[in-house]
Amino acid sequence: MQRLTRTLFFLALGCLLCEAANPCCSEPCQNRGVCTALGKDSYECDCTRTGYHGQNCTAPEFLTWVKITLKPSPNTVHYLLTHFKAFWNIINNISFLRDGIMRYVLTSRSHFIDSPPTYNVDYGYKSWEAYSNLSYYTRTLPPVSEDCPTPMGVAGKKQLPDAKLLAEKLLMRRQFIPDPQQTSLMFGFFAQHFTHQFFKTDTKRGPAFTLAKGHGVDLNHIYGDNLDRQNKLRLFKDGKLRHQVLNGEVYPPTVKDVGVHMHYPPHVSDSYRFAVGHEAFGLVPGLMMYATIWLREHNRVCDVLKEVHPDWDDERLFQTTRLILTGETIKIVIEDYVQHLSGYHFKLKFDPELLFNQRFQYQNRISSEFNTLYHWHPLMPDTFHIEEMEYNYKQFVFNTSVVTEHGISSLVESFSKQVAGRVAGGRNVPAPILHVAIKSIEESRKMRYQSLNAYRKRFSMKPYSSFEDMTGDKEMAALLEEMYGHVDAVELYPGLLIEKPRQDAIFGETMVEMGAPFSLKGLMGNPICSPEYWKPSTFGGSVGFDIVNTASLQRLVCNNVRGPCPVASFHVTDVKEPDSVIINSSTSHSGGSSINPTVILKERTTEL
Ligand code: ACD
Repeated sequence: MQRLTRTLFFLALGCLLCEAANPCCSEPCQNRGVCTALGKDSYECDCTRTGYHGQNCTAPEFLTWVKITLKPSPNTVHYLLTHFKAFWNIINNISFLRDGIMRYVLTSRSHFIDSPPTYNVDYGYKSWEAYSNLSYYTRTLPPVSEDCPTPMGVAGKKQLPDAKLLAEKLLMRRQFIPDPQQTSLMFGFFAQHFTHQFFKTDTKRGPAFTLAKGHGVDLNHIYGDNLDRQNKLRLFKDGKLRHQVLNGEVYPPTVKDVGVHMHYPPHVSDSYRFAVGHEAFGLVPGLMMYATIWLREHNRVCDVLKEVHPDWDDERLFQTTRLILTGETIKIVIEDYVQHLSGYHFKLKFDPELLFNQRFQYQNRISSEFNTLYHWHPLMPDTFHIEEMEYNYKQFVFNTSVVTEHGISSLVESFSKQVAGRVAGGRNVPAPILHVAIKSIEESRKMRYQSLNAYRKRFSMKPYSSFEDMTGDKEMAALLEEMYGHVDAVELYPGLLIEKPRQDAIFGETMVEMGAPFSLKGLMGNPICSPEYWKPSTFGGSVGFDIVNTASLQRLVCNNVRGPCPVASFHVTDVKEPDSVIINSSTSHSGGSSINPTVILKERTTEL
């Protein structure tokens, strides 16, 4: 009823504000109905397969009514999943129940994503161009039409608040707010490293365009985003990547050695200009640390495969290893990374077979909105603690010497011990990187994003009814009101960062309810998860398939550092003295067979 009143209110407001406006500006079609304007004063809602009917797709069909009546709210589901640990421990050990719940998580989340994709910044209606042109990020909601009375359609003021002022008043950190989920910096850098393979904005063409044409987990950040770059990074022997050995350990080669372009400022000397798949990974040592780990992993897996397939040529070893690393990445992202973020006691599972009898498309297109929502800069601390040292931003940025001077083991250990910042709740973006948040707001405006509330409706959440409802904080609510005039005019990105966090959580409701569908669809839509690919032979047989199926962050690190293995974790814990175990005696820290193959690992036994 409340929703209907709101809709009618906005319809009326739309008519008042602009006699000759596009009638779709007021978003009259609900529940994912598609609005088509019929001249200036009429419109049609296409409610096909929405489960609703009526002029504005507001009348539920019987089955939809049953579903919405019985369905618990996202916050209730989240509460259930993050409490009652003993109950979830039982469920986690009953495989058909765990599988059933995981299948439901995957399908229910994926159904929010249009697949094949639909819109982009230039096409707010379906078109072959929008479908087929991979240079665009896709769009989950079409852009606000140019002829609408306000930037958000009909709600709010004619002018949006100054982006810089908005960021300074509501996004900029006053004092570091630690994440109550105790996310570690190891997580923060993983996020940055991993997502740069599919968020690769083509700055020459603008924020709506991407250079990452694979639109997903294709590991171009390890292998380069074109064949020329890939070839320069390859050793063309035993499938391996080029590398150098420093202090007895494997590191990426230098730009001078391999001749690939990297972004480094002039002051960085030749010997510290490491060359890896992504041209921007010299930016912070956390990125170069992960680039080094994955380079070592690639060469290690090549050794394993060669042992089983001594007859395979360089090409086959390279290609198969790349597929294995793709599988490892997805496994780690679901079972370590998303698991940590979720805070669930339910144990998430990477098992493509769960979807084999479901309606699911093995394809993905990265949404612009996904890119925007993933600007998790509040994760970054004020300073970076490595061993006994403390680096500020100026000392840390483009300082690749940190990687070789401390070594991978110490970096992993230090980053796993340092707590990251809370993302939601406002005022936690570090001042040195506030400009990134400002740019994100400006670019969202250029791309004519719809409001936070419009996205909440698109992802089946109730729109926020007031600024206080959104923020849970009177002072920030008052500031927002002054800037936007109406809660339905609050923009997506500032809204996500200012939104009230869930109890003891890193994010608010919208970040999770939007982020999870994009993520799970992108991960499981990967070709390696399809029935024809997901079998041992794709990965060089059972040895390769096992590497994928047993991958974890801890194992990845342990298999690729020399000497005692440090704790590698996405959350900071009071580290108990871990047990010493040998997890892999057949494979050494890669790149050179001269290194002692027996890797003694100190590891938390629960993760093995
Ligand atoms: C669920 C699982 C829990 C979801 C919890 C948080 C999700 C929030 C944001 C996105 C998180 C991670 C992104 C990870 C991977 C991106 C992969 C993209 C591949 C193209 O309840 O559903």
